[in-house]
Amino acid sequence: MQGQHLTQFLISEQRRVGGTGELTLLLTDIAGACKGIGHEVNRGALAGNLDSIGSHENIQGEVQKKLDVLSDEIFVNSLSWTGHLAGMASEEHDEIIPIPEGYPRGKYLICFDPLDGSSNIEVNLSIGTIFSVLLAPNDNPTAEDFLQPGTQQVAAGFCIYGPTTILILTTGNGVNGFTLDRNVGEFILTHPNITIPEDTSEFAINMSNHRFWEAPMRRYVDECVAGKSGGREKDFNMRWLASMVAEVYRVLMRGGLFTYPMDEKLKTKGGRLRLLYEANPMSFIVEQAGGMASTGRERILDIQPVSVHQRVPVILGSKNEVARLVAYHLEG
Ligand code: AFP
Repeated sequence: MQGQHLTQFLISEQRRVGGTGELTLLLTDIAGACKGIGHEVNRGALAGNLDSIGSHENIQGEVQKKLDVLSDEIFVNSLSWTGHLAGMASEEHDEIIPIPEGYPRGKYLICFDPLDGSSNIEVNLSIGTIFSVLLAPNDNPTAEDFLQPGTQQVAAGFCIYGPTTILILTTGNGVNGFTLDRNVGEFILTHPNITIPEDTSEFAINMSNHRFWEAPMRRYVDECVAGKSGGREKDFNMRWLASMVAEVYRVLMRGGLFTYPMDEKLKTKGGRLRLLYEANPMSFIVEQAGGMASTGRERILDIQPVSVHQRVPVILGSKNEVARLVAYHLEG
């Protein structure tokens, strides 16, 4: 019911499925961590949060921003002691993060990107936190225990730090959005039962990579650019925000197709976006909202991961446009 606090919503969901309350408490703690990250994002230059950290690169080969590290610390410190997790995997850590000795361990694993879109920090554009919750097979997990297909996710979500801070969440029963009311420090249900329109005339891709794309992707994008003059039934609009959370949020709000496809430069890496803490959670959310998510050749949620920081090509959004692009890939 619109206007509910996040905790009320989670408890009613827990009662609906007869849950123990552990997932409710974990998601409440995740929301608390996102509030903390959002606070540091909003403080920006006032807290010296816009700086890069020298030339230090993370496992992704990207120069870390101070906010990347701070967001990661907030997430890890907010969740380590709660007793709901057996382990964590973060974009910012080469290895999985064990729960410190002395803290109780729980039945879940979490994979997260503490601050996605960080190339936008210094230009004040929307960025966000992405998370994926899995069941832990034991309470002393190894990296292999995180390598579960996206269909195994128990919950997934993201928090977008934009003009408003909004938490998007699915536990497998649809997608709901909660806006942070800063006056009371609560996430309030403002976007119940989000559904993605099946059709769209808006696509999002980094066009500067055009010459590196595979033929099916060039064919699709060239047709969108040509619009009605090129055989499509309508003209198209383009967006590119360099922030996956912002792109996916727009797709959830009004439809669209977002893609970071395979290209010649990325062949050896497998793609740009990371499977466990970007593609899988976003694909779970998009499918739960009635959309589609594919690499172009297979459903993202069906992929059997082979490494924690594995990358994949991503095409997601309005299902009729994604289906067309997938068909082009299958035609070759
Ligand atoms: P950063 O977190 O390094 O900014 O990467 C963001 C991202 O993973 C995803 O959120 C964007 O869609 C994509 O990369 C942007 O990539 P380009 O910078 O190549 O456009």
